[in-house]
Amino acid sequence: MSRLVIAIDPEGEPLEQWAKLASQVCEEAWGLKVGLPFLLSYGLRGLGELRRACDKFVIADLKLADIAPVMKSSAALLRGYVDAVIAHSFVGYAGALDELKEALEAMEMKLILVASMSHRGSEEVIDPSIERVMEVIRRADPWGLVAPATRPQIIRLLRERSFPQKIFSPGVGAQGAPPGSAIAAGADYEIVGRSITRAPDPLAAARAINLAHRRALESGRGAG
Ligand code: NUP
Repeated sequence: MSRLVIAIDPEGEPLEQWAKLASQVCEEAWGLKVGLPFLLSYGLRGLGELRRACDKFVIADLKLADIAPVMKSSAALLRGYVDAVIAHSFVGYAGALDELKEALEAMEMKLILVASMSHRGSEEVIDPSIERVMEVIRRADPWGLVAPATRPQIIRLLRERSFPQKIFSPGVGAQGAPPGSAIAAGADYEIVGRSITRAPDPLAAARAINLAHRRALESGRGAG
């Protein structure tokens, strides 16, 4: 089973180019992830085209951080187009993630919460609050978590604290973490964008990352 989620982040290319790339790398991907660049460029039509090109698990990386009604209506617009939605944890449970979780369940979409982020600024506010972030995650009980490949100690912390969620780790490749390093730390999936999508041969790049994942799993991993 692949543990690779490919991040599709356009920078002005035509949709057809991404549909072609998605179909090229599809066999190597467990899932695809789209965010605001994709959704604002191509809208729901784009999501339909992407699925036609590669019918895998699709994550909408909206990083929702709002009051419940607004998060719910944002997610509802993606119903039938995506399988999971990413939201921030720091907005808290009451009046936010409590209702979002319930609404997503009713729409048969999964909730993924950000535990920590891959860029350095995550150490300014989110990481110093990680204990409280983890309390929110416990209450909200999402299906998945985002934790950074760039700081594998956060992935290990989540596993040490017995969070049972699927852990998705961005930060591999373009942001500096070696392929397989998050899997070795206990993540279930690595989210990889540019080092595949901007590679001269995206399929070969995706294959190399999956090989690194298999090696990380074979050589055993700390927690998880
Ligand atoms: O903390 C995060 N860091 C991050 O890069 C949370 C994310 N969701 N991402 C996303 O992962 C980011 O939006 C992008 O789509 C992908 C990483 O892309 P790349 O650095 O591999 O190109």
